[in-house]
Amino acid sequence: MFSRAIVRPPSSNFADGLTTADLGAPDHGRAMAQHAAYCEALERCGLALTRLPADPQHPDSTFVEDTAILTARGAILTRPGAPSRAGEVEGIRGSLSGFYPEFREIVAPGTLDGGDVCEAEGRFLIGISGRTNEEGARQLAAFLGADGFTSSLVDIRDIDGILHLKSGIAYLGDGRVVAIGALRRHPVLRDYEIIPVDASETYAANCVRVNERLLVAAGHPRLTPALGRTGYEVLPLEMSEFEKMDGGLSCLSLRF
Ligand code: CIR
Repeated sequence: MFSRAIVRPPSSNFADGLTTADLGAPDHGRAMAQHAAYCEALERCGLALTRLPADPQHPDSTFVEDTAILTARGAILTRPGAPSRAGEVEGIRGSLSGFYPEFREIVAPGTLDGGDVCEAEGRFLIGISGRTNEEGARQLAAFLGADGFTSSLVDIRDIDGILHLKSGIAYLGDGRVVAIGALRRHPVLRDYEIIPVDASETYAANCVRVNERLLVAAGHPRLTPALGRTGYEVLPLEMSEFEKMDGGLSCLSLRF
């Protein structure tokens, strides 16, 4: 169960962030409205929110998930793979220090983005991507191992169209994983029940279980009913402006 989340709204220069999507520039007002609805959904799931101020020094800073790995046994600050995002970690350290007595940290030459880390009940799947390198993944695996968790690496560098591991999979609990076609037969997912994501709905693979609810990007008529069959209440959320910047639902919060 999660009880808290940290969020940060998109800054006025959000459109200056990194993106590979060819969907046009995001509209700041619409992004703010979508972010507000996202925060409301987290509160409906029972979470108490820490709302950080917008940070125009870092146009990608609304994607707070990439800056830290939070587990039941501690906090690990990341070292984001995109140089323009490196400064985001300091901004998160202060807000987490009220909740965690100490931090471990990914250090150079390791790089790691939180979007590459998928927790499945004590087992962590760590993506090796354009952002997370093998050294960063190894450092994280060592920290997690010291805390009694297991981890497995998943190389996604040859998979087109996903930025992070969690752009392509989501762990829903109860042994169920949502997965895109390129990942669903991966050996690390062998023991899970797979909920497949149609190629036309790849963006929706980044869904999030928060306590008794599932957040999913609105406008995905195949995946949404499949998620409903899990028995959890599904909350579809408009995400168009974040999709334009390669960001999904999970990236917009640090949940713990
Ligand atoms: C970036 O390219 O870093 C941002 N525009 C999007 C980050 C999305 N984060 C995530 O999936 N965890």
